[in-house]
Amino acid sequence: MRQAGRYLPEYRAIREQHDFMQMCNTPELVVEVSLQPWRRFGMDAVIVFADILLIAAAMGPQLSFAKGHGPVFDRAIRGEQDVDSLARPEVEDALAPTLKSLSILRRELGDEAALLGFCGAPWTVAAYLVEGKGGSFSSLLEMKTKAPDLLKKLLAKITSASVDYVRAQAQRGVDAIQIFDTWGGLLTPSEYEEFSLPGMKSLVAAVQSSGAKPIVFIKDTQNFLPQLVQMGSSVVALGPDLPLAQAKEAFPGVALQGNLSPDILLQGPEATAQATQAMLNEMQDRFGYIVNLGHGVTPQVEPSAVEAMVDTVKRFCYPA
Ligand code: 1CP
Repeated sequence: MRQAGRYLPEYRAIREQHDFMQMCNTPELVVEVSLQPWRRFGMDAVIVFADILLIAAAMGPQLSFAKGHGPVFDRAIRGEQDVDSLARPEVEDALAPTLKSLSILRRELGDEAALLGFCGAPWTVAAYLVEGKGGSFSSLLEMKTKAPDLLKKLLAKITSASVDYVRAQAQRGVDAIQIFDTWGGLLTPSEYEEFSLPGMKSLVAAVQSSGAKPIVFIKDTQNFLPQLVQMGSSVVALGPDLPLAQAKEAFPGVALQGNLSPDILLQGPEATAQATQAMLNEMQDRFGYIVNLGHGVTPQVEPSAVEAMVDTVKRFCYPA
């Protein structure tokens, strides 16, 4: 949940010197930035620094991140020719810097911390490719209505590339791979079953058969409880919208992750420690629980709030 990122001065110092894509393509920088939050706060897990859109760039369109803006592609993928123009990438080549970074991180961390890989849900990756950038995703919704079969062809292409990618990540010894369907909430539950669920199921199966644990995430969790169950994942990451009591009932026999609202961190260390403690109290009887945020840390958050969250968890789980 943006463990690394712009809320950290040591990240900003490196980011000022380098373009985002250049950072993602340089293993020494990836390893350094991935380890920064772990060194400072001592979480139990490290997530590799990368982006869900690297796989889309590996399929052809050029990706850039202007400072202070989100991702932008040099072209949008909207017509049949656009979809046909996308390559099936050789992930070992196209994503070599991320994969190499995972190998280095695994070696450096040993058994001291879990290592997480990740990828985007095909639906969420398609959202950016069709729009050509972030934003309202109106072109994606238009394609869903006017050219559903073409959209499914695009989703299938992203799915095959992503399956290769998660398998390659698993080979580097990651413990778990989080699959982010940030924009699943643009769909109704029945549309979700038509457009996003097939890709999610393929990715969960690919991760499981490669020996890592999948963690599935839809930011708007509340509307998709049956769909999340159908994915068959060992872990479900919860968005901040779902009350934990409801989550415990909705997902029997599955490990849960989440779901503190990142907005609470903006209220400072004391409010964050209190809210974290309340979450721990609520979940202490649950077998299989990973404390986390429900969505990404925003750049305005003070590092002291993240520290308060981690320290509250450590005091609870590892009393002196
Ligand atoms: O300028 C900067 O320094 C860029 C900020 C940034 C960072 C730190 C971006 C641009 N991506 C990342 C890294 C990142 N992205 C990670 C690394 C691991 C971590 O530290 O957590 C991860 C897991 C992601 C995943 C990601 N990227 C998602 C899914 C998760 C989520 O937050 O919902 C999405 C939707 C993206 C796209 C993206 N990349 C960057 C931005 C600002 C965005 C969002 C754009 C938008 O709001 O539409």
